[in-house]
Amino acid sequence: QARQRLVIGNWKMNGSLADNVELLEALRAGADVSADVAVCVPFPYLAQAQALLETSKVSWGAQDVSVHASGAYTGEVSTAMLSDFNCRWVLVGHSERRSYHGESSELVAQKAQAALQAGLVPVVCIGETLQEQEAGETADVIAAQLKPVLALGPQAVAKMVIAYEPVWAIGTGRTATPEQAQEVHALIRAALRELGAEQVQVLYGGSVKAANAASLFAMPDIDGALVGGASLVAEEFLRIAAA
Ligand code: G2H
Repeated sequence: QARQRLVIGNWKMNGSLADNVELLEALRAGADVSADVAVCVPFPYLAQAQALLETSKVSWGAQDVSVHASGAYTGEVSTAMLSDFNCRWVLVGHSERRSYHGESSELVAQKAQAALQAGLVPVVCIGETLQEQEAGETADVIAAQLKPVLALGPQAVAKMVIAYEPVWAIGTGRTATPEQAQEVHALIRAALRELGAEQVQVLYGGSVKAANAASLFAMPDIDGALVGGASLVAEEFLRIAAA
C-alpha cells in the first residue's frame, strides 16, 4: 500500500499579519497537487491561517504544544487551544526546541501523546547533530530519540508522522544526499515495521528546496518533506509539493 505524499511548511518565527496574506492566498490558489500540503505557523497566526485556508486543500497546524491541559503554565499553549483553531498538525521535538529549550525525547513523546489525545497529528522531529554524525552515532541517536515515542505503542504511533531532520542540514544549505537520507529513513522504517506501524509517513527535513525535492522523494522510504526556509516563498513551496 503506497503512502500518501505529505509536504509540511514550518514557518518558524517568521511572518506578519500583513505579509502572510499573500503567502496564504498563493497557497490556497496553487495547492492543486496530489500531495497533502500543510503549514505550521506561529501561534498568533493560527486564526489567520484558518480563515484563509479553510476552504482550500491546504491544512494548518502549530510548531509546538504543551503537555498540560490547562492551568498555571505561563507562555504555554494547550492542545485544546490548537483544536479551537481547527489545527490538524503539530510539530513536536523540532531540533530548535530540543537545543534552545532543552526538550528531552521523553517530553517530546509526552507532547506527541497529548496531541493524539486531542485528535491532532503530531509530527515528531528527530535527527542527529553534526558532531554525532561525524562520530558515527547517527543510528544510536535516532534509536534513542525514537524509543520513548515507540513506547507509546503501535496504535498511537500509527497516527503520527515522523520527520527526520539531520541538524547539520537545517537552514545551512547543506542537504543530506538522497542516499544519505534514505539510509536513515530505512532505519526508521525498520523500527516502525518492528512495532507494527510500517505505514507511518516519514518526512525528510533540512534545506529542502524545489531543486532537490524530486530526488529526495524518489527514495523508497521518504514520504515527503518538512520545509523551513523554502516554505516562506509560495512558488518555491508549491514546486516542492508538486515534485
Ligand atoms: C528544518 C527545516 C524545517 P530548513 O528545521 O523544519 O528547516 O528547511 O530551513 O532547513
